[in-house]
Amino acid sequence: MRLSRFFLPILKENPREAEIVSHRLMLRAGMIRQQGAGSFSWLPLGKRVLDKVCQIIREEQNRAGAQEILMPTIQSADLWIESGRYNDYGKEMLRIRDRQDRAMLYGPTNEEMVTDIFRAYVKSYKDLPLNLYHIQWKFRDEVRPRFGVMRSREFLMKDAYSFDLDYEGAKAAYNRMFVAYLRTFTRMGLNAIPMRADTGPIGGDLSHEFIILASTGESAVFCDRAFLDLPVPPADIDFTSDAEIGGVVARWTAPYAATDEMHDEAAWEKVPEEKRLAARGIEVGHIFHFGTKYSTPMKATVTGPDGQEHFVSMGSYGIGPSRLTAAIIEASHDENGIIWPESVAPFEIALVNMKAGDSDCDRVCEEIYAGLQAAGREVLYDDTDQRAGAKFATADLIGLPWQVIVGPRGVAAGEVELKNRATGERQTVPVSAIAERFGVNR
Ligand code: P5A
Repeated sequence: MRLSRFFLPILKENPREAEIVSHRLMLRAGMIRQQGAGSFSWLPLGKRVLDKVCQIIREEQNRAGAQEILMPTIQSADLWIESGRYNDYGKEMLRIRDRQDRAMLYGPTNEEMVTDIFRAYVKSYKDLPLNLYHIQWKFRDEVRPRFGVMRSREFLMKDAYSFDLDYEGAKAAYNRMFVAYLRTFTRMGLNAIPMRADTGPIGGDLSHEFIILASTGESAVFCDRAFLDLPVPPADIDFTSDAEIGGVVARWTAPYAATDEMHDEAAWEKVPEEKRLAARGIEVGHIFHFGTKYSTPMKATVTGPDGQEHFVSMGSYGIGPSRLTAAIIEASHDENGIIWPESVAPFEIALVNMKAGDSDCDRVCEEIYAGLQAAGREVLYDDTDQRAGAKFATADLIGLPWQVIVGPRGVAAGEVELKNRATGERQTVPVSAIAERFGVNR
């Protein structure tokens, strides 16, 4: 993509409304635009990151055996009256009436709707386990939307729902999602710590929040430093082995970790003092086991091996991709801007032409650009006529992992500069080294 054609509305000034660094950088880097209280448009740079975040989530959900569907955002109130949550949900739910004066709502979550899908088709335990997920916009009329997309009213959620015959099956399903979450966050360069958490309006008796440690986090958290060294399972872990998956969960739930609401002073005192980590954190995921809370009132049953009808045992599993995008920035930035982990970077390489219009610089840039494109690399080519200083500032602000800098002096010697955004390390290399480094076939 040529920067001269790319819609990247960079802000020079720090936006005054932004209280935390991720919000400030997302606005400054032209990733998002606020449209109203807690409501944001995703501009091209932001949308590219959001898509990459969703793709990693999707791959790990699929690997763990979940299947993707897509449910509507607008739901009928009837389902929620059936489950008993219509009144409980309170003012956070946006309630709407259609032209027939039917009560509708903009979904804050989808337990009811997915249970309705399940009960329409699944009748036998032989069709279990089943886990269906979607990635869809939600609306919650938060009392205090703030920090940009971190706590917005309209936000993207990956929500998965598992159905099993009994508690044992449901626990195994919970464990698979737990492990999928560890892998998902690690792939984004994040250390997410699972913590026992309150279940709130979703309900149930077992739940973990996945928390990224960050000073700007909204939750106070308490955990053992042992988490910082625990290994995350590899991609080839066997999701069909309940024992193997259960073993990982056992290791990841052994050290102490709890959010404020679940904090247990007595247990905390038992953690050796030098291992205690009291910090703030951002909740990027939350998983729940709630058994038959929805299947009982909504009559979602299957015939078991005993020939009897059983209410299915369920769980739900959420990740906020829009919040995650901000959380990644909270965890990875410096005074000059964002530092994207490669896995979610909007482009891999910034190709900076320091002197657009200079025929040698233009020629070398065009060659490198064409080669990298042909090799399938994602390149943002700064072909604009801005000053070199402004171009460097933009490249650092938008935080692509690599910068290839092409200037007249280097070009005369057949050389360009390669800069690593994360380490700041710069290397002067022959033009041909770029092709070798990024796997361009000549
Ligand atoms: C689990 C999936 C649920 O709603 N039902 C379906 C369950 N859980 S949750 O914890 O309430 O939300 C799941 C994740 O969504 C993100 N999230 C938000 N992101 C941005 N702005 C918000 N206002 C917001 N509220 C929730 C979080 O990542 C949360 O973990």
